[in-house]
Amino acid sequence: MKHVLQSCRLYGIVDMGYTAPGQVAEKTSALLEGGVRILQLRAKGLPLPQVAELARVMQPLCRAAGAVFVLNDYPELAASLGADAVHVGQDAGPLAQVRAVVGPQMLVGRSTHSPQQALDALAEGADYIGFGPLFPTGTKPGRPAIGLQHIAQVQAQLGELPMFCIGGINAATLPDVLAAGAQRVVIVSWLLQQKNIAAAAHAVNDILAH
Ligand code: TZP
Repeated sequence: MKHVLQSCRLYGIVDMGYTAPGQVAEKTSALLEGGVRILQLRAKGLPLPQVAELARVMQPLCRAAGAVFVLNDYPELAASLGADAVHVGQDAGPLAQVRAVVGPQMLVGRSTHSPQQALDALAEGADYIGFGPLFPTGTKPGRPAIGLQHIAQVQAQLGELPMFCIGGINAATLPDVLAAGAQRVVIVSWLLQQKNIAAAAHAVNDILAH
């Protein structure tokens, strides 16, 4: 799935803060229809059996679309599901520990909140990073925004490593994010709250492609 990851510009997240359990299939399908080819299940605070159940809804839909299915947190569960990727935060410890659980094939992504953390993730062998939050966001309340000023420099230092900018990105902020040098973005709440998720994702993908 590394080649799919490399080609992705828009990363979607089915975040259970914005999605009822019964809507997971519908939101997943809409994002996939909109051209999202890397899609994460983020289910903070849900009991592990329920996370597994939701993953089993999303994973086959992603597979059928040729999209990368990412599980947020829970490397053991990601390994047992055979997820394409696991995404971990700064609190997950060294990436070598995560790799030891998920094996050499699974893609591993890391959240980073500063240029130094981004470089550390590269050195530790992450397959991609999230970089943000760029703006304050209700999806991660209380987390300070890091702004746009480091994007171009970090992107240059990372070379080919995919860097997905995240946090408060929507149709209004996207132009500034791109002007600051971003090539790839994660959009969570804005996409999930659209009436026509597929059309909105399509429109963002078009902007990112040009
Ligand atoms: N990590 C940094 S910001 C963020 C995460 C998971 C949430 C981004 O969500 P939104 O709704 O697109 O601002």
